[in-house]
Amino acid sequence: MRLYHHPYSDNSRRAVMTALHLDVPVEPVLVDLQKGEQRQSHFLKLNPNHRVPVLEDDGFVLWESHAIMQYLADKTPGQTLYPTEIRARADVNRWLFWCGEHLTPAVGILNMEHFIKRMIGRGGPDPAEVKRGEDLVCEFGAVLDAHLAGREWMCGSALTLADLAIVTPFTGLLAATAPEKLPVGPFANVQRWLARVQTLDAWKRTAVGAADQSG
Ligand SMILES: N[C@@H](CCC(=O)N[C@@H](CS)C(=O)NCC(=O)O)C(=O)O
Repeated sequence: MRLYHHPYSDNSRRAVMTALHLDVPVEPVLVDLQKGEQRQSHFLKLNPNHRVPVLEDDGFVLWESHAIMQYLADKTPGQTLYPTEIRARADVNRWLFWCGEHLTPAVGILNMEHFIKRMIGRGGPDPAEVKRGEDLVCEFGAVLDAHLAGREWMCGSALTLADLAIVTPFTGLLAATAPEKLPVGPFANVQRWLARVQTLDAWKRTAVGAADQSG
């Protein structure tokens, strides 16, 4: 299996973390987003949306990070990240959709303003956009915080795909600032959960510069 990714891509990171945690052997293939490789014809044939991650498994091509996570788990006998009991699985699915629909775009505004604009030469952060991003992250952070009260992991006492999905949008902010200064700083349950997820081997091994992601 090949996993097309970029080390700075949070969406890639959740797929890479899943493969590592499940110990699924994937060959990482670096797609150089800074050079625009995702818009070259060979990559567009894999994903016409010009985005990473993409998984290629013996001729089967799959894009969308959460779908890749589900596929990797489903291919792994005996795994516990993606429960098979119908309601437990629906709970995980709920948070994967919430992550893609609400949290990732909200944190994405801050990532764009604080990091990506500088990387692609589009100047400094726009204060109005930063405010919009912070307001949204606080709104969804409050949902996350209330949910995590009394829970060790997103879906109860066991780590699931939901945890691996939801932590990755925070990658850039966690690396750049002290946790208490994040827009979710006042949320104690989120802080506790973020600290727990960051102890995972798969998190550490996918930090920018760690060997596993060098592709
Ligand atoms: N919904 C997609 C989003 C993927 C995505 O936006 N990937 C970014 C990197 S984090 C990308 O490849 N951007 C390149 C581009 O837009 O050209 C997923 O979850 O896989």
